[in-house]
Amino acid sequence: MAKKSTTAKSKTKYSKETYAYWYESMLLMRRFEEKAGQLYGQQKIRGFCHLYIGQEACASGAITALTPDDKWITAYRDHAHPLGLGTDPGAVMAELYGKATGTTKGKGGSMHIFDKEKNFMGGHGIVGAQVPMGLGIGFAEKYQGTKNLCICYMGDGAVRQGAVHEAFNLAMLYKVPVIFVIENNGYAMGTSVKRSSNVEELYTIGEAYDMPSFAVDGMNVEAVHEAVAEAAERARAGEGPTLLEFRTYRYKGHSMSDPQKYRTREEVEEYKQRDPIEQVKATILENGLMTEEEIKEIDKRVKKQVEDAVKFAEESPWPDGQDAFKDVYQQEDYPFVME
Ligand SMILES: Cc1ncc(C[n+]2csc(CCOP(=O)(O)OP(=O)(O)O)c2C)c(N)n1
Ligand SMILES: [Mg+2]
Repeated sequence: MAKKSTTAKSKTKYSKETYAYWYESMLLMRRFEEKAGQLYGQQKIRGFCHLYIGQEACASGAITALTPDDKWITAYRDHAHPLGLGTDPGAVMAELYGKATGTTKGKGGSMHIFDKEKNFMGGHGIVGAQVPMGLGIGFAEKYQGTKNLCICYMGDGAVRQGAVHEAFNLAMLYKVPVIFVIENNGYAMGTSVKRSSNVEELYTIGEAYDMPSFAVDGMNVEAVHEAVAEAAERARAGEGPTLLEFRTYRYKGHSMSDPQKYRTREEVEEYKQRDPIEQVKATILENGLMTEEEIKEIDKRVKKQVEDAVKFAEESPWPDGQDAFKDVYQQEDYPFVME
């Protein structure tokens, strides 16, 4: 069933609008997180903060391949997906600050961004926990007879969790419309893929469940789009899940407190040579889809969006202490909530 890999065949296969979206959305993710990293250093943002820098194509390429009714779920490296889906960057930044105007009213922070309107189901801190949930979301779509699907992201470390395998098995057995994505960035915290298992070709794990499984160049947004579009077709045709291993890389440490002793500078530089944003920019310019001026306009617009997001977060109020007890239980009068 499984093929070795998929790559984009033609660089001008997609419309100017698609390339423009890819460039602008990935640039927003990048600039937003560069700023978040600085703000973390200034202690404006506290707690955990995991940056997605380098992995942007994995989110952006999938967004263009799906519809606004499809559902999204991921782990704690979760700022980029909602930004790409159109969540207000101000609300994401305010969440990082812990402010009341944040996407989760300041209660979730960096690892727990949610946006129901954009069908972004979080933001989950327990490694692998989002995978059975993603299966459940996909199952609900099937049960309700929609043509929607759920795309469920996990890291290379998460695939070693037992619940992930239970989810793969059930998804295939019930032909659930779900796209499982392993974002293989080479490391789970400081542990490399090769130090955690004999199975380094992670997409092959799906073969044990007879699931169509593919390795994809996760630094290339066109390849990501193409692989997700194919998987979506299968899901909507009632054929069930697909496992995609996006081979990608994070330029920054695991979180903000990572001395990165487990890898070399050269390795990081090697991946930067294949930067997803630079690749799209080169395609746009080489094929005359946009001028340098138009690119600069986008750069300016993104810069302003990030500045506005920070201003919004700075000026937003802190949550009220009493709000800690709200939105905890679905049942308003749950009897064990202390006031
Ligand atoms: C069940 C569980 N075990 C351990 C941790 C601690 N932990 C947080 S992130 C992480 C590494 C996960 O790596 P990976 O799945 O590759 O995702 P990446 O950070 O590379 O995106 C670990 C072990 C956790 N959050 N949850
Ligand atoms: Mg990883």
